[in-house]
Amino acid sequence: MDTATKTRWQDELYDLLRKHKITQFAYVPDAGHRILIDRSLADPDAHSVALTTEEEGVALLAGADLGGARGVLLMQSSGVGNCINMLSLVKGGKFPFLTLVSMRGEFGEGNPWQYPMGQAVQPVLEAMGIICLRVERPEDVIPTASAALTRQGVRMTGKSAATASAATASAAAATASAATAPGFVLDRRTAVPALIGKHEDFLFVCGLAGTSRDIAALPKDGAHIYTLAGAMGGACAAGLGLALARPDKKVMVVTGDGELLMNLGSLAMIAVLNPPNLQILCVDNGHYGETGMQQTSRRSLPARASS
Ligand SMILES: Cc1ncc(C[n+]2csc(CCOP(=O)(O)OP(=O)(O)O)c2C)c(N)n1
Repeated sequence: MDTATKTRWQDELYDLLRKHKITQFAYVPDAGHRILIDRSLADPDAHSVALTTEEEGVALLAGADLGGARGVLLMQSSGVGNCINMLSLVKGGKFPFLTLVSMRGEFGEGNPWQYPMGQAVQPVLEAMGIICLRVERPEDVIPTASAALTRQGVRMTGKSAATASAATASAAAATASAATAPGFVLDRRTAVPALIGKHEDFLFVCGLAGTSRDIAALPKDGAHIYTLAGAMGGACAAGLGLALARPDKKVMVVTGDGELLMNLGSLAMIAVLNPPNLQILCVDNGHYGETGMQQTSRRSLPARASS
């Protein structure tokens, strides 16, 4: 393919994505996406989000959807492997999910390390419930992307994701009690509401396990709360997507130290974009409370709750 043809279809693709109201462009760079990335960086009406790992993009787009915005994840085929568990968020929360995957590890590939994941992309995505549309020729890019964008616009459920999640959180609150570490003095059920103040002032994204119960204990009506019931490590990125989608609202991520440590790179990503309406509260008990109070990797520090 000559350079002019390559440039033309990528520019057309960017224009198509914007026409379909895509405003969040999340990526770990790949040469195949260079033009889309550059266009998003130059676009004052789009958010160009440099991820530290592709799975953050899955969570980011879920957060964007919670705020009524649309996004796309741009990644190389190897990045699909980094997303597998996070795709349970798409399935569990019935979120729309659009990704453009530039393929390596296929016919003519010169780097043997690209083959295992390149060959696994489609079966892995399909196993996680994602429909794959392949494009082999430049002239097929726009019709195929149009088909994917049409499908992305179809909601899988009439029930709002936030409502469904609040129900999950309440169920968790009913079935589990907080674990406590030996010598641990801070009562998180008292401390978390005190730190948050008026919870109605925020849109919440909270992680799985203890924090879902902390937050479920706050309100009678949880429509302003989204709780991850899995997808460990996704809360910060989902909060970022929501904060970018809703600059008119204060967004708070409530996460455990175990959950936060799983994707510590999210903090770097958030620091770069630094949205003024996003806060992160880490309920740092120094342990994986949910799974039997094993110590987390920050165990040499004194136990505390921090924000
Ligand atoms: C990818 C993944 N690995 C492991 C688990 C098992 N798991 C569930 S909750 C949890 C601990 C969460 O710890 P933290 O975020 O600190 O919350 P706490 O339970 O202490 O409130 C773990 C390891 C999981 N759900 N997902």
